[in-house]
Amino acid sequence: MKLKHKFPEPLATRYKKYWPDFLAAYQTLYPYASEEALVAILDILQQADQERLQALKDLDVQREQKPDWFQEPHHVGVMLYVDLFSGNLAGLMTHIDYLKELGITYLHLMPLLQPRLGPNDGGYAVANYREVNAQLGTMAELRALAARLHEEGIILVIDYVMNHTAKEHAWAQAALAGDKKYQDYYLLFDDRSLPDAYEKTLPEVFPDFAPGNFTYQPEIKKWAWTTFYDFQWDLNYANPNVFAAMLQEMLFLANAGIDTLRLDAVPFLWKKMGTNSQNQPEAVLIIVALRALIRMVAPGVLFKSEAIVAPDDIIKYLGSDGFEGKACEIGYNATLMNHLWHGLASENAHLLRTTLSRLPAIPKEATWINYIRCHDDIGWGISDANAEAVGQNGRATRNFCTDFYAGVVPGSYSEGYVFQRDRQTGEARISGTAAALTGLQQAQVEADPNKINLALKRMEMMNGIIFFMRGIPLIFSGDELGQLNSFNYLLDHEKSGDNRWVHRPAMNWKKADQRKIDGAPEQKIFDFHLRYIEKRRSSKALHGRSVDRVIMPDNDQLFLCERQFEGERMLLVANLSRQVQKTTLASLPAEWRFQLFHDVLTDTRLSFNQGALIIPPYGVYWLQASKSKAKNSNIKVVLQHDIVAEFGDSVYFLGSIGALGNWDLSRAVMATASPYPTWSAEVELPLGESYVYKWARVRNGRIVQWSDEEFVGLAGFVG
Ligand code: OTU
Repeated sequence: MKLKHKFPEPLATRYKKYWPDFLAAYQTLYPYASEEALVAILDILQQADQERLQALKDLDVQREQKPDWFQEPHHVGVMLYVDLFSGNLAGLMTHIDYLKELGITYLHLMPLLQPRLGPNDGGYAVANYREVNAQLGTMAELRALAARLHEEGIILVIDYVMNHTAKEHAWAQAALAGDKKYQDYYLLFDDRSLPDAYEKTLPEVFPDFAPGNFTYQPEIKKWAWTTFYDFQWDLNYANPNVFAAMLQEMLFLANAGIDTLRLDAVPFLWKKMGTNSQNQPEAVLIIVALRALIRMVAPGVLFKSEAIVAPDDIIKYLGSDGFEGKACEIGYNATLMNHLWHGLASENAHLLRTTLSRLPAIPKEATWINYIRCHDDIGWGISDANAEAVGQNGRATRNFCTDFYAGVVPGSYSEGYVFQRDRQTGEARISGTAAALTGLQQAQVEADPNKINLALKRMEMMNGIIFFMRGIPLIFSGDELGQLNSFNYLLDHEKSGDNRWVHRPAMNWKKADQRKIDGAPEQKIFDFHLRYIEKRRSSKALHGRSVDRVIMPDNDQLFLCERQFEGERMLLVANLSRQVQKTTLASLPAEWRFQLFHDVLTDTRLSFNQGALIIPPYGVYWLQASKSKAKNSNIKVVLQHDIVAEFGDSVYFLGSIGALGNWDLSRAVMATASPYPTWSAEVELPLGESYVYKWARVRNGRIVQWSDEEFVGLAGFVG
């Protein structure tokens, strides 16, 4: 088609660059689309370009010149509900300092566009894309917030609910009034024949509170396709008018200053008889077509895909099979998230690392959102094939996760809740805050300091992984303080049926103040977040375009990953178990077989002179080749064991390093029984030095008994 529009620069150049990508996708989706439809799209672009503020256009150009701008390692995100965090948008303005204190550069505000009245699925039932929910503020305030955040270098992200509108949206209302044009905006059926045929292969997303995928509309005697709640009507993207209309709403939000649109429920955009109507190739084409168009007017705006599906399907929305660089820039790394929880529950990293090592790499233009949990339930996206690859049954593994986090498995520390058990498969998902799922909730109720300590370590370890891995780490607001499950939602009849609200607590600003009290759990949790954020900022290897590889050590409890960018390398070592673990240096790739490392997180030199890496319970290192600048001082370590001895015996600790006598009894450390039978001794060791030792029971100067076990330690690290 010839360009009849006289576009100004830089729109004209971008048109040449991106229109072919758009056209190829669009014509596959809509082979019969008319020339007028294309002209109408050009008109939409032209108008949006005229309306775009100069300040946003300047930002576009800056970002175009630095295409990896959102992949720099300093980016860290938080997601929050405006009402729960600060009441409204005006309140949020007064809390930007808190976000800055934490180092946040990416702010995802949960749905805030005008929802339907009554239950609205946390705002995911939008009645008007051009108005802000009046309880939260106005569109003018949202624009002002965007401008302010730009000054602070914070990316503003909001949800773009593109699979469905609320039944109260003007389009749906027109459809209900009998307007044929708008009836075509949705998927409406005169009788049950087609719905029944589709249902044969459709799963249910919300089997408990919205069974089935269709809802009868008595006003028009039709069945509407409603994948989620019955008040959320799925849009009919097979209709090019829907594509054009949703393009306009998108551009409106881009022009309000939104930097990133979180595309909600993208897997569901295209329906096909005989399939589960998820992840159809056309769903990806819709994204590719919109991506090309938005880039012409607002190239600084990113797309973030919300596809919480099987690992191989997630990747499609980030650009694969020829669409590299042409789909979403950001996507939820649900695979890492849910496999990490499996790893924590089983205290075993085998499935996690096997699955991750089998995932195809995402294109260099894209990056992940790494998170340990979000506002939704945790679904066990563990494939049967990956489970089988580690000798496990898929369903049994997924059910184990549900049972563990629901607290049903004996010994579980978790206080989560079962969400939406599937009636056919019996499988279910889990709700709960990070603190509840890692055991802090239970430990605090029991006021058990050891359990509290373990729960904090679990949280620190989980975060140590997601802050390391390729992508933008995303904190669910409140988790940086260890907020617990909240049961307030049970008092609200619009929320009480949906237990995802248990993990969406209101921000507790009193609890936030505890972050300043030394030794308080809030302070410890906040502090490790700060440390991770600070260390990321100065770690070039953690740039989003790094080359990564999962490493397979000779120990299943450990998760190791190497990242490499422009000559800088870093190695993550995480122990998913509550026991000390070791792995031989010989089992690591040649680049990592040194004895001396520098741990970036503690800025300490670690010395693994025993030929094995030693990792304390739930420990995490971010290792580099040793640099001399690292601190090294001596540290006092108490060795302690319960040993039954006879009267007159003495006990010695003998070990591999000088301070432990180099296995020579005459230079070993003598222990005292205080009180018997607990024998202990304090030794001074170089911080970060690894050692192995045994105890020996000595009578008349002769060893009469050795400990069966050889104990390992790392001075200053074993907790
Ligand atoms: C999304 O989630 C939102 O994140 C939810 O909060 C909404 O309720 C829902 O859409 C409807 O708007 O199934 O259990 O693969 O996982 O779209 C949550 C995508 C969901 C789905 C996801 C959906």
